[in-house]
Amino acid sequence: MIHDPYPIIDSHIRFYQDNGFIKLKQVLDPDTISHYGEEITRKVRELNTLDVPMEERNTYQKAFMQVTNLWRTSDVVSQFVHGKRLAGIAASLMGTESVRMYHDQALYKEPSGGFTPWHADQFYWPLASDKTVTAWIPLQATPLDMGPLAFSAKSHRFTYGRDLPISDESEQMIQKALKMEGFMMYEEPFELGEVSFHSGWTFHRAGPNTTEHPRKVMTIIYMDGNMRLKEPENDNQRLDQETWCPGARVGEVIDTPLNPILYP
Ligand SMILES: O=C(O)CCC(=O)C(=O)O
Repeated sequence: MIHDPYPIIDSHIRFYQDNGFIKLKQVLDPDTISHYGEEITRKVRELNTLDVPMEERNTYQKAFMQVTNLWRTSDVVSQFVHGKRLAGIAASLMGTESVRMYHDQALYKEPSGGFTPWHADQFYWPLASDKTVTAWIPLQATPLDMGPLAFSAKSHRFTYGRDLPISDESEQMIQKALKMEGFMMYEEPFELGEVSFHSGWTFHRAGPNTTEHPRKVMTIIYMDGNMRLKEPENDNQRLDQETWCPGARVGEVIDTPLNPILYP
């Protein structure tokens, strides 16, 4: 199923382009989630380096355990991120002929894990256009008390706060600005098999996990197959360039072994 086309229709594309995100149901079936989810969780346990007790962590550390580019460490995860179903959805939503890997990351919000502050991802990325989309793939049904991803609809065109890294400051300042401007917040549970897609400049956050179970999530960050590297504008972008596309050159298409074409 990871390669079967998903029935994307025009209204999905319009919704995504108007709102900067979309949630789609029945993208993955329970067997597929359980098969790949088991391996993703095994790799998260093996590779996680965050072992500070919850009460001593800062806001970012409380939000989730973060393990990146799992596809480079596991053939099974590599198979998953090379799936054409999710990558095909990404291409349709962005309106690009092809999509490449930017990177993947598992984001596990532990029981009693804190909220994820408001932010926009593209602040971190040295990418020349906004043709980027993150597939946020929960590995279980995710009710409101587990911290499902929430979006500020239409905020991908709002430029205030784009320069704020994930922090207590971004939570407060972006929250206030979005409220003042009248943006609608969309926060709903995820059914098993439901996946969201959000654009690089869409503001998003997640509530805390107050359940006794970890909120297990895999993400795949896709970019236009013709994405070019831009001159990094901050230290985060310089670090991202070295980490996610080493060897790519400013002004050129990002075509390194870490950034394979995933679709078509
Ligand atoms: O999973 C979370 O809590 C945050 C996810 C996120 O910010 C992202 O995938 O861009």
